[in-house]
Amino acid sequence: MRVGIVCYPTFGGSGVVATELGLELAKRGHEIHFITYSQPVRLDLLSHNVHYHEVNVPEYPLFHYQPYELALSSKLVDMVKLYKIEVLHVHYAIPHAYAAYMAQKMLREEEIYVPIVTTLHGTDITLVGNHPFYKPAVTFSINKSDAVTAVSQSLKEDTLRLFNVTNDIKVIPNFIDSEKGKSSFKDCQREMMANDDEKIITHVSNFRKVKRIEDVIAVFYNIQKEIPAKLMMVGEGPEKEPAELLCRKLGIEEKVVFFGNSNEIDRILCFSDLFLLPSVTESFGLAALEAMSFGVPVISSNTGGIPEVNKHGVSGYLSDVGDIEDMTNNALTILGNEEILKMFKQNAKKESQHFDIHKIVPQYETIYKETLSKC
Ligand code: GMT
Repeated sequence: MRVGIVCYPTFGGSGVVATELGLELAKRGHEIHFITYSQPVRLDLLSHNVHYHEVNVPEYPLFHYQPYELALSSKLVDMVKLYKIEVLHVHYAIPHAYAAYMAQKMLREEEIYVPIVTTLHGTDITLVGNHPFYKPAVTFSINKSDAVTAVSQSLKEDTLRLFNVTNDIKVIPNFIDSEKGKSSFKDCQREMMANDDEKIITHVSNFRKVKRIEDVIAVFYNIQKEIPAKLMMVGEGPEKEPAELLCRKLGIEEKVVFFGNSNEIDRILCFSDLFLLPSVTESFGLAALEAMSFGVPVISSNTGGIPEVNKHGVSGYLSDVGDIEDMTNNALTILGNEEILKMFKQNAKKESQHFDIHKIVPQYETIYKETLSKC
């Protein structure tokens, strides 16, 4: 099949999922066209059936806001015609599902029919899309998609609760390539980051309010009072600077490394002992799944789709949002005993295998075929 993928090309989870999906589909023989405003961060173009088409939005001083949806719709029309794209798969409803619908309408005028598959990722529903300014357009574009998927049962339920959705929503969870974890484990170079007696705790995110970065620091602060430990903070965002200041204020700056955005998350996870994800909400928590695939247990909040990924008492522990004391106690339970830590590491890896790329990607192929058969 020839599939057009629209996504945010940044370090966010939705862009990562869209990119990994496209690359796997290409491996399975499909022709993939990424259509977005810059090359997705995890995109490796050294493949004959992976293409990238940049959406350009010319700057014009008259416009206070440059019309990205318009540029995207036009680019979609051109690319569908030029490359005979059969299915458009848009990740993140805003504004991608809306732009794709407009492209579909324009193409219909020329008797070209291309179905739209919309994948909902989380903040497009729970935080941004639910805003009254966007809600009618988001509802409309969800209902007009030929197929809609959500990355967790929790996100599906949120969507049905918050929007007047008439379309069916199929849950297709996010996925990981379990093989990746295996090969990277061989050259961890843990000694570069910590002494043998120190435990390595990691957090990866886009450092937004929703991630509760101050809870990551607070839990780590409590842990390092009890056992030798280092904290790896990976990512960029508005909460990064306040977090650096907080570490200094608490006198733990020597024990905390801020990496910024990194393409070496695999290496960092490879030497990590514990992952912290205390978010207010998370439709899925891809970062936690990636950690688990490297055998890193997860201390997380019990919110959104996280319990579908992190199993309480098995791959880690879940606590109420903001319950620092419970998160600390759970972290110390895991880290304080080598046998227990080993067991949680094994369990985390095992649980992650439920989300193996080879089990999940065929579900998208089925959706594409179904929408095409209805054309
Ligand atoms: O919150 C983020 O990290 C970014 C956001 C995005 O759209 O990229 O992530 C959302 O989609 C991810 C991939 O499906 C999910 O794993 C994240 O849980 C979800 N974030 C939230 O729901 C807050």
